[in-house]
Amino acid sequence: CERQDSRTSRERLLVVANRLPVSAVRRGVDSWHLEISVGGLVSALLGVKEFETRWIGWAGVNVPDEIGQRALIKALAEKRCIPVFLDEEIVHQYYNGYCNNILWPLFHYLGLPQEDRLATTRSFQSQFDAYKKANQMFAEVVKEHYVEGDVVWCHDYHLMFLPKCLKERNRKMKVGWFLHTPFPSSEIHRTLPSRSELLRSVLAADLVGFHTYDYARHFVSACTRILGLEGTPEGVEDQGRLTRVAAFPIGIDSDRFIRAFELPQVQDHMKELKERFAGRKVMLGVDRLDMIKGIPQKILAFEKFLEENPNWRDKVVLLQIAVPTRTDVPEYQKLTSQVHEIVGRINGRFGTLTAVPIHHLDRSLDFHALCALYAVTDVALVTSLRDGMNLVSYEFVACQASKKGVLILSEFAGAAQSLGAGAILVNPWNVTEVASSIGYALNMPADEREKRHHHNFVHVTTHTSQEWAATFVSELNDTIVEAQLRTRQ
Ligand code: ADQ
Repeated sequence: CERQDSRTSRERLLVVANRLPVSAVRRGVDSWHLEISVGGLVSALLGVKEFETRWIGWAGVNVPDEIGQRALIKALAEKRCIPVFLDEEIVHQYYNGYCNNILWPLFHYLGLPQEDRLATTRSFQSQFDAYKKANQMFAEVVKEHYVEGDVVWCHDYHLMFLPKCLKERNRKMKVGWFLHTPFPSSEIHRTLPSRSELLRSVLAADLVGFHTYDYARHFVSACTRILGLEGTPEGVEDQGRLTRVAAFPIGIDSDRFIRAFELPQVQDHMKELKERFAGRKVMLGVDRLDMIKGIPQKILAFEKFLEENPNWRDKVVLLQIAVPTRTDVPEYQKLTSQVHEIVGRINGRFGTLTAVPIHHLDRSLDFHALCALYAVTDVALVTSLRDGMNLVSYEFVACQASKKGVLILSEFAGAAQSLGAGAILVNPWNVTEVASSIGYALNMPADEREKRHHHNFVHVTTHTSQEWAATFVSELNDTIVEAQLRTRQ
């Protein structure tokens, strides 16, 4: 039982996120198989070793029976994970509905759903109610496992209502909240019908963090303009209580990627890839298949490049690895068909009997294959239309110690603020600009590539996920001490 754990010298950190870092697949009445999930948050937090970490979240599966629930709790405990059980209806309304249909597109500047206004307004309220209910369910599980002194770190747009729920249960709980997506301009946020309630709930946290200074500034403006509160250099003040707001740019566990090249599996993969694509430059895209990642725009830019540069047609290949997500959502199904259609058309247009210009894979790759792929790449294309940070760009840089390949990076990814000096920054909506950047990157002289790579490599290896988490937690502890001093004065 968690409560009887003897406290180690490491600080206990309860990481609360919508999804656990593993997905559970049922194998029998009381048997479960656990698989590690792909995603930015998981990649970042798996590298965090300084804390005695417990994860609290949904296991991605409906478990209506008690036997199944008990068996899953036991299986997950070995991975230091604690499940929150959500039924199908809640998942539909909270996760598919409010989180993925409303907050995700809105925070990425894609606006609120456009279908029948009345239907949207009606379902909006029931989805928001389910969102609040789900957040309460998370809060109950946190309360059950919380030990005094624990740091509770809530993650992402799924859990904006959680800080308030936690503080209502225990005012002394140390609560931090971090957003992995962009926080949009207050002009966008104010279109959200539940705009004030969500802001107030987040403000119940002691520390609120974002990837970039711009997102933090947008959040503070939303609080001042929508709630009429006072923004200060430290955060947002409401009746003498300060919620600290700051930027904490995430990183990766760069050592894990660098060390991977000592492994024979990675070397074998690299050898295979080099043989397979000998004589051609390799361009790479690795994304979750999501509208924010700008995959169709990227492929169209590559088409334009081939169109304008016939001499490159048999000398370059684009490998696009797109792991499907939210596969039950019609818009995502449409995106998959759209990408397949464009890839098919371009391969038909520029392919030969022996080679095609685009290899598109609809699946996830294991870590070793991914490292090898990053390492043999000459040019990586990250063309997100909006992206909180984008860890793929960091992972690519970490794996390029020998090749010193070029990163083409969207100016709308948070990573543009940290890797901008080494990357070629592009507007992903401007297909002509991206196409000419591809030409520039493929022809870049070695000394310029080296200089650009060095800049980014230093950043990626010094701004790691470990440092990110340690900074956030230490700032949270300091914030609480300062607040105690203020109330004593
Ligand atoms: P994501 O939108 O998931 O994360 P990203 O930061 O690029 O985006 O991270 C994706 C992770 O999944 C990377 O670690 C990558 O290696 C892995 N991945 C993607 N496709 C894969 C594939 N086909 N096979 C194997 N692995 C794959 C959210 C936000 C981001 C933010 C992160 C972290 O949307 O903006 O950077 O959280 O805060």
